[in-house]
Amino acid sequence: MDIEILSLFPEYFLGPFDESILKRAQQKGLLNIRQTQIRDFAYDKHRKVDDRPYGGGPGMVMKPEPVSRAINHVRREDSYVIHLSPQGRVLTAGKCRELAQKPHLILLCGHYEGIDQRILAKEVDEEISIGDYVLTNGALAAIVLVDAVSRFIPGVLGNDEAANEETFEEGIFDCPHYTRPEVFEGERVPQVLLEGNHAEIAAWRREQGLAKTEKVRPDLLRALQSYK
Ligand code: 4GY
Repeated sequence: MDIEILSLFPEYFLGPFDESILKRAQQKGLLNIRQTQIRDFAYDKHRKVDDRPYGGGPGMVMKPEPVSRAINHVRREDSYVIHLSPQGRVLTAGKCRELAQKPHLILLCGHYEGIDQRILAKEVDEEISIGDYVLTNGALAAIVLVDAVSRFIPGVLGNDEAANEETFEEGIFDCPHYTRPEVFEGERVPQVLLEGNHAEIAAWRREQGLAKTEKVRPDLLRALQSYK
């Protein structure tokens, strides 16, 4: 999968994509992430990318021309263009799985107050939010999306990692995890995990995940019921 990130701060992304699983995915050629600096497509003397909002108000708006040129510079026939914004539909595991099928994602990261609406209307296929809060810029959201989508690209996770895919795969939380020592500061590992009865362990884990979901995210269970 090819991912093209359009932003005003390409350096922002240097750390997260160059460690661990995403680094390995790129080395294996499963994932190809590239950065485009939107400012490179501002052709006026001062390379201006923002301007004051029509109608007044605080802050600046990203001008349409540089953003449009940047998108069209990287756009292919098979591109899917996403704008990261709190005004989008909230990202889910299902959406991540869907996006992992796309050959080419263009991730548009806004800054300041946002991007001129005419770009969003004309050039963007989908607006996606990573949650109901406002970040200082869209770059952080793009990092989250790339990471979460990558896990669904075949081969990105090793077998051991893929086995630990439980949360949200079945619409409920993952179970709690324990490793050695058996007793830590007086707290024992649950007995069932030590006994080696695999059916019982599976049942216990499911029950734990379900109980936690019921407690902190009952909305997930309701969604699951209406879905089934
Ligand atoms: N939440 N999910 C989010 C965000 C802030 C564009 C500058 C979010 O995805 N993006 O909070 N983005 C950006 C939006 C203008 C601020």
